[in-house]
Amino acid sequence: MIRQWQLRAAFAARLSEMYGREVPAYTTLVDVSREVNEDVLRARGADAERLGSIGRVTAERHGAIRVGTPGELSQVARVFGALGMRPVGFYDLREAAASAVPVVSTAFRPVDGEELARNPFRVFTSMLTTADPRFFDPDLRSRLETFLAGRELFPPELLALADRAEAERELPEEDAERFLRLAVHAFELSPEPVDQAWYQTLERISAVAADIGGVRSTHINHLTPRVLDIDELYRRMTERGIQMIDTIQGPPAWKGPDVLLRQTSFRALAEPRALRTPDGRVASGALRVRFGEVEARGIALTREGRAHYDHLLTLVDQQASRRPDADRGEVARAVWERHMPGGERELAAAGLAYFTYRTVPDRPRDGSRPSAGLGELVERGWVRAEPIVYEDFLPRSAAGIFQSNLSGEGTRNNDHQGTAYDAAWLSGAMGREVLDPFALYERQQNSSLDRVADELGLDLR
Ligand code: OOG
Ligand code: NI
Repeated sequence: MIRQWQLRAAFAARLSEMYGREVPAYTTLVDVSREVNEDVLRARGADAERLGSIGRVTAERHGAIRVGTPGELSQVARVFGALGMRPVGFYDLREAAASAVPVVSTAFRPVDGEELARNPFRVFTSMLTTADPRFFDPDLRSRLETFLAGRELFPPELLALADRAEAERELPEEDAERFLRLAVHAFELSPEPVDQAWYQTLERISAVAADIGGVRSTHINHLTPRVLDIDELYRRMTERGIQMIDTIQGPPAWKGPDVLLRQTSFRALAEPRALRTPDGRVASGALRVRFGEVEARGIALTREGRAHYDHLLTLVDQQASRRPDADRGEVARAVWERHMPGGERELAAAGLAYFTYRTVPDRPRDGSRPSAGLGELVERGWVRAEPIVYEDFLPRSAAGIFQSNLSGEGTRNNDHQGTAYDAAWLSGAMGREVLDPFALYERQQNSSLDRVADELGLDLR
């Protein structure tokens, strides 16, 4: 029998193999990431593994896919459900950037610690907001919805196998093989000619709308390895002549702990695609839709920590706009050094970040008794705090990643009210609850505190 986590690990590995064949620059990115990780491990030793074992980090990937309808989204949820991945977090990218992208998103990922340690594969999944009148007028909306209703992204056999894997949390070897083959195939780039006129109609609204609704299949849009030093990776990729976008998104490079998520990418490359022209011929053309991205992960922030992070973003925006010639990274670093606690202990003490707590089994006995304050327990060596890694995404970075890969500006008609979509709407559309990431981290922290309290006979919450 192949267990769920083995299916997930195998799926991630095969997807990576497929994507490397289709987008060779991705392979370079993976190679350079591996080199950087090995160097960091050599230089920093065990400290390099504080946010995940090197085994986990080396295998770690996130993918991104985009679908057109709530029905398609609920099918995606079944495929990822088979792999033990649940929808976590709601991201509204229509609002996240200046020239907005007509999608709302969630991320499918494993949720408990053991599963994450086995293989943390996650997929940022976006759905086109066809009902939002700021992007689609009634006529285009109805043509688009008709087009989407007529396509099939996932064959019934794949969905049936997925349901079985989800219910039984494993599959016999032969079925597992079939499932993996069909699942990987569903995310390959289709060779089917693209209807040029239809694609261009949607492109006028948004390149993302065209990428989703202009073709009859879906595809993995990027696959992202994790790296332990993203600044070094950025330098090495640039040295190799690969043109990266001009920033690293998220927190700045600074001397304090890594928090949340830093990401950068190389631009979408032109790939040959067959086009069906308005007179019915098939011509060879090229489309830019797939790109490469890399990320470094840090400590998960609490709600308060996240609010503080968002506040610092605003400060950085303000200061950078007042000093247009200054390097934004430098501005951000200065703001962080001034306003962000500079160590893990300070983050924990201020309640800004999540940790798991463990009693230290071999603490030398000195006749003292553990006291009830968590900070003091850590200070006096009774308890060790280990950071909880951030497993999710950042809406502004996500919008930046979308944006940096769009060719045109797109159009949005702000005379209309946007359609309301939220986590509850998305949950309803999929028939599965979109989980709150903060609640997941908090649960992990609290259960570790309960264990410590139990072991030391104290009341810690
Ligand atoms: C998703 C962009 C968001 C990330 O890492 O923030 C994303 C997309 O391009 O479909 O993947
Ligand atoms: Ni991404």
